[in-house]
Amino acid sequence: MQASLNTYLADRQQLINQFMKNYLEKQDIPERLKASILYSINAGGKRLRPILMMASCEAFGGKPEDVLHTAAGLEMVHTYSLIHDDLPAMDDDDLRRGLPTNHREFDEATAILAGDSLLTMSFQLIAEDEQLPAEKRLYLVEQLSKVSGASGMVAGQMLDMESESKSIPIDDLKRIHHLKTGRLLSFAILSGAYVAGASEERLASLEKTADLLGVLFQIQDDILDVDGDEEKIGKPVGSDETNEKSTYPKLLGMDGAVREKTEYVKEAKQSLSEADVDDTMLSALIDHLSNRDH
Ligand code: GRG
Repeated sequence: MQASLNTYLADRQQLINQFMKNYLEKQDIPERLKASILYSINAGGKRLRPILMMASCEAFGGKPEDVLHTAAGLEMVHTYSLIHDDLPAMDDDDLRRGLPTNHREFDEATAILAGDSLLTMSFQLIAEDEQLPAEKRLYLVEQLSKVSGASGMVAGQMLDMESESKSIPIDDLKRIHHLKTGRLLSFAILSGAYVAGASEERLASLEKTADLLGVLFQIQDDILDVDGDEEKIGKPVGSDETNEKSTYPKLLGMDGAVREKTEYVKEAKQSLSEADVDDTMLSALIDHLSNRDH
């Protein structure tokens, strides 16, 4: 399964990369802005969201090509969020994916505009998808706006900023992650199935899987952060005095966080099997996301 999963990931990555490259090449964008957009688009993202969307579309009887516009749109929203998250006014990071952040490589104003361009282009991409009837495009634009905007990812970012440097209850942490990370992942799975023509009943049963996926993705992110910190500073979990930010390992201990993740993986697969589709690849992707090493 690992070999076929790796082939699957590489094939789908190539498909989405080629599509975004062709699309961006055709746009009339000032040279420096285009370079800044391409810098972040080509910076080595894993394309997890587009791949999940394609796998979900395929599980419900569609083809990966059916969702390319929406998948590219979602990856662009994700890329914009990373560019803006790294800005001095937010996390003020110098590195992303092992490379200088966009504002470090270019400048702050260009990075803001690259993010703005990617966000707006995501809706343009879906609106232009001639494979889909107008009502489906409209629905997808509405859903992507909701999961990305002031009641979705942006809300999560705001609440996250407000919770900086303080310890918060686990339920508040879950809500922040659900908004900040979970809703885009959820959109990936649900929109793939929607484009493939899944019934409302099946979409409803898929919603639980989609929600759980966001949580387990975040738990793994927190676990990876601890491993990274330990490597960097050689200190065990909980001994980081400078960063009081709440994480799953800090709130539940490392063993507790791993136990919680394992439980969510089980539940996510269980609810996926209730959607009654060929879930082999989606199920393998759930394992892949929850065990990813970067
Ligand atoms: C600035 C509006 C605004 C929102 C930012 C998503 C987000 C909100 C910030 C990113 C900060 C972060 C590291 C969140 C943890 C989860 C996450 C989104 C990790 C990165 O996703 P991957 O692993 O990234 O899919 P790649 O690099 O593979 O694309």
